[in-house]
Amino acid sequence: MQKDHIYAEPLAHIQDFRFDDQVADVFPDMIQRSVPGYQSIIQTIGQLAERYQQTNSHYYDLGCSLGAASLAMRRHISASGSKIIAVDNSAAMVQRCQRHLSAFRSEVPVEVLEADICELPLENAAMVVINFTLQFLAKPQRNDLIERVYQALKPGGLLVLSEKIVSENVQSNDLLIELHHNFKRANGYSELEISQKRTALEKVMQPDSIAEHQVRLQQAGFAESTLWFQCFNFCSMVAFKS
Ligand code: GEK
Repeated sequence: MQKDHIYAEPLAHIQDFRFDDQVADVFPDMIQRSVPGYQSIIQTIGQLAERYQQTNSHYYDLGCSLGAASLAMRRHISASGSKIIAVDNSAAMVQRCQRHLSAFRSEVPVEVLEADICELPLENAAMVVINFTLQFLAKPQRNDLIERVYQALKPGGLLVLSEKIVSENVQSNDLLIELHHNFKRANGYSELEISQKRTALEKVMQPDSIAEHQVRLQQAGFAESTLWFQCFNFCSMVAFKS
């Protein structure tokens, strides 16, 4: 695994964060050292796929990066007529994702698409995973995507939505950010790396609060949803289509 040193040296100009070749090359290291609970969330996505699989259905991984969630689902799906559709709009990610998935044999087909998830038609889904990707969409596009996910899910289907979150209370928000920065320090990131990455993400990633997610899910039609994981300012929710 290549180590992430992207923000280790002082940069004269910090560009907005992009999922380019440089990021894709170090992505497994970057996400594990930056997102608390990432590995547990991926493993749980596998378990959820096993529990919520249905015959002749699609399993979407929206904003798949290198396909970690697709791999986890693929390991646990046995229903006939299953197909995983992994989508990302970064060419660098899609190329590596395709290679990653082909390195393991499986009966379950996976289609890897380079596409914008805001424009991709969705249908016939037993499960949709949006693992730390909604936060990168413009706010109006978030509502539209969640509505289309609800429409695409079959009865009994499941949405898994993982996100970085903001807390509406200033004191709590500051504390969760500080704890997250401590997590990054403990994983070897320097003050400079933490602060330059924060600047790079400022405009491109604008997290919602848990309450905002809950309202959006409800408005889209999800009568029931629950938070199943939270560590500092990172969480994962599931929403059910009855
Ligand atoms: C994982 N889910 O390892 N359309 C398609 N892809 C997009 C779009 C869009 N409009 N916007 C952003 N992306 C993965 C981790 S990373 C999260 C997801 C992170 C893609 C983007 O190219 C990137 O690969 C991914 O969403 C977000 O479980 O890096 O914090």
